[in-house]
Amino acid sequence: VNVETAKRAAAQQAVKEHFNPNATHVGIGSGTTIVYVVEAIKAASTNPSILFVPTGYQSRQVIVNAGLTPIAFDSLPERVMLDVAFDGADEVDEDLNCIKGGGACLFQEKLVAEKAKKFVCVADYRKNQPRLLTNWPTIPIEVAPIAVPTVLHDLCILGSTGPKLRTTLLEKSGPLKTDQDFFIIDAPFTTLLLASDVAAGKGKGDGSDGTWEVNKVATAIKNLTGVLEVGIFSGLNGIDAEEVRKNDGGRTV
Ligand code: DER
Repeated sequence: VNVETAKRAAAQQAVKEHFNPNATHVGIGSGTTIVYVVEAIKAASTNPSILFVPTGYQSRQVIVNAGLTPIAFDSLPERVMLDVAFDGADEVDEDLNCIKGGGACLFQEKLVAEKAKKFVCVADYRKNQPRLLTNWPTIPIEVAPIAVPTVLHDLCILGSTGPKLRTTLLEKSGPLKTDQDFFIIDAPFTTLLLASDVAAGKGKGDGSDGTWEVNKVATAIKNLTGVLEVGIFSGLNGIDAEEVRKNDGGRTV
C-alpha cells in the first residue's frame, strides 16, 4: 500500500472517530501524518472558534496554513484541558507505547498530549510493531547542550550501544536545535520489553541483564541530569490496549 494513502486513511479514520466539532481546544502534533489530520479536521470543522494548540514551529505552520486558529500552549488558561490531541509516532507497540521524536518535537508533543482528555496517535502500518525498537532503532532524547558529553556517557552506562548527537548535514552544519534550543541525542537500545514480558520472565527489564522494559528505561533516561524529555510515550497496559484496539478496530489509538 502507498504510504501516503495509508497516512491519509489513518488520519481520516482518527478524525472521524475522535474529532468532535463542538470541541473548543484541540492539540496538533508534528510531522507529516499530522498534515492529513489537519486536512480532515478542516473538512469536518464548522466551528471557527476552535483553538488549536501546536507542538512546535512546524505544527503551528500546519495549523495556520489550513486557515485554523492557533493558541500557544502557555497561553492556555491553567485549568483548561484539551478536548483531544492528535499526533503521529515513529513506532507503536502492542501496549500502545510510542517512540516519538523523529521530528525532534517530543518535548512540546508530550506537554500537549498530557494536557488532553484523549490522546489519539495516528500511525500507518509501518509504525505498528510488536515491541518498540523493532523497526525504529533509537530513543530520541532532548538534552541541554552543555550536558551532551555526560548524557552520552550515562546512556552507555545504561546499556545504549552508541548514542549519537543528531546532526542535520543537509540543512545545517552541526547539531540540530529543537524549538527549545536544546539538542537531540538518538540512543540505540535492544528491543524494549512490555511489562507482561517481564512478568512472563523474558527479562528483568531493569537493565541489569541487558533487557529494558519500556517504562523503566524511560524513567532511567529521564532521571539523567541534563535530560529535558524522553521520546517514549507510555501507552495502556495490555488489557486496556486490547479494549481500545477492539473498540477502535484499526490502529488509531
Ligand atoms: O516526532 C514525532 O514524534 C512525530 O510525531 C513523528 O516522528 C511522526 O512523523 P511522521 O508522521 O512524519 O511519520
